[in-house]
Amino acid sequence: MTRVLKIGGSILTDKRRDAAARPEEIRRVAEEIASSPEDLVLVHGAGSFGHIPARRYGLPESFSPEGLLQTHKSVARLNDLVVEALSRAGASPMPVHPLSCTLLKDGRIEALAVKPLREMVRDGLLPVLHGDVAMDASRKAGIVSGDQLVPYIARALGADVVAVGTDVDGVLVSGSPIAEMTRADLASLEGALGGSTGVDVTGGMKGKLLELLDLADDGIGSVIFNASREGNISRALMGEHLGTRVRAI
Ligand code: IP8
Repeated sequence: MTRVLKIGGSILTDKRRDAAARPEEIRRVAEEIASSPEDLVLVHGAGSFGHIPARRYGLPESFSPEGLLQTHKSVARLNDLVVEALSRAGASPMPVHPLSCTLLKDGRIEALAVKPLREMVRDGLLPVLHGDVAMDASRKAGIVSGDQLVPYIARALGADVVAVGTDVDGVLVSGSPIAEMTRADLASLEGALGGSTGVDVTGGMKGKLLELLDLADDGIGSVIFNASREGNISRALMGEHLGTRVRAI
């Protein structure tokens, strides 16, 4: 059994302020994950460590070595905080930086080295990836969102559990989470889907949903749940259907 969990950057950071970590939340998230760390790949969002520098340097539209380096260094710092917290909580995390193992084409993942991830999981380690900058074969460099990493890795590893933790209770329609979502619901809900709090250069809730609907089309369902509510991460890791379940038609 393989599980892929994403924790949104809005949980781990204050997305309105540059490089503003939320240490208490990082510790809580790490402890929940460390209670069930086996057969798991963790992906976390970049939060204000990524979206604010990316916007400052005009990524992904304008390429600059400095913009790329500073944005990567910033998201790697958040990754370091998450990895540290997981170690302290008793898990065996391994940082995996997408910049070093991913190639994009037109902004989409063209290749990602999944074999090391598989090997890590097999050996009892917990790979920890994150939203990052990455080289793009068609336009120098781009941004790889955690929301794109999750389905790619889930497909490659044939994940049984895919859970995407955000700071809301799921896909909200008129303020309330809907229990299930399929591609057929997309058109009617389009106008109602919210963006993201703070600065977000990778698409908010709609971007997430489109990725997960594609994944569902390939036979892998997922849940979008509220990871800021204590206990929800542990429940999602056990495969519970919290929040909104994204499934095939
Ligand atoms: O927060 C975005 O990753 P996300 C990565 O997972 C950057 O969408 C560098 C903004």
